[in-house]
Amino acid sequence: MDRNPGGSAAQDAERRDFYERIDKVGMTPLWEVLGALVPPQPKSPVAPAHWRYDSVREHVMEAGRLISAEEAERRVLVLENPALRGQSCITQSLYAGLQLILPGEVAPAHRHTQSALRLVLDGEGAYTAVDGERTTMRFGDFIITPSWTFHDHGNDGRDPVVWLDGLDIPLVRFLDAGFAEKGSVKSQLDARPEGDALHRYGSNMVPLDHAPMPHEPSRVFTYPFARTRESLVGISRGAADPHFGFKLRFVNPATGRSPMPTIGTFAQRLAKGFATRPYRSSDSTVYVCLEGGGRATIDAASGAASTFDFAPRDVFVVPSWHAFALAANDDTILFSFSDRPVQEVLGLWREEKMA
Ligand code: 1HN
Repeated sequence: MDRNPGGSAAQDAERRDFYERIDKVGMTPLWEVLGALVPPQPKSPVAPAHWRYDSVREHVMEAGRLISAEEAERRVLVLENPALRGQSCITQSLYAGLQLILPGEVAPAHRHTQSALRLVLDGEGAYTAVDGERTTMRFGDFIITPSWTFHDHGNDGRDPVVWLDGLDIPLVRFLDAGFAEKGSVKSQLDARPEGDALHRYGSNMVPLDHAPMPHEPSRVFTYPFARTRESLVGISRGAADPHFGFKLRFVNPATGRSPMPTIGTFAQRLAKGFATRPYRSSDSTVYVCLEGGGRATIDAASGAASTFDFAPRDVFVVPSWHAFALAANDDTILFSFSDRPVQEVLGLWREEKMA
């Protein structure tokens, strides 16, 4: 930007010379960058993006012929935002990938400070174990592996199993707060029977001595799709919200906060023919279609709209502060996740519901 519209060429040259001299001592003038540093509203570098499962499935399966889960440690094809290639991220703060595990394979136990979610998309018979408890992975199930919990995956069934991984990798990288270590065994021994956490923490009750810290992750680590779906269908007998249809957020049942402190997770039902009013929020959001299908219209600030016709298992991204609307061609269920809980505790999160 020309900061010196009425200035002389001599003054311009003097300033450029000054900038070069201070550059050598590690300084730069704020006034040349101030507008970009503190924009009037978010100007996300994230691009609206859409991955059709039908188009990418063959590549995920091909990865299964090229490398074993054990050799890869995690056999994942990363969904890279087209505007952020090479950075392993789907939004500025979040990572997403499609993970494949073939029958008989094991993805060995490890833990890291990054928090992870899984959303099961294809095939049956795999499991995830989190801190010594297994959970069988079924279509649409949402499973968490909170920060620093050991986790391993395996497939005792007959189908290749694919799920979406969502992690807060870019956020943790930004904070330089990443730690990781491998487990001492490939597969954790079963410390508790399957379902134990859901019975103890996920049935409107908690153990007598359970007094979690406010931002502690949920001890419920699996949110079965059957339950989520039943709730969404149940509330659909009432009136739809004009901006959200029927939408709920997942919680740590013991605190009411998000299941993990860095990633907010949501499930939404739109009845066939329903169209939401436009809406925007400051959390770039990743959507996954679980049932039905429809159209997402995402208006870039420039007014150049992206339209994505999504089907089950498709993934799409709505960048921060891009107004968007959803229209359902069929009874539709969407899962979504974002860094909203981080923005909320920092007092940064904003939304706008449009007419
Ligand atoms: C990870 O631990 C998993 O446990 C998946 O399945 C993807 C991407 C980056 C870093 C850790 C998993 C990951 C990951």
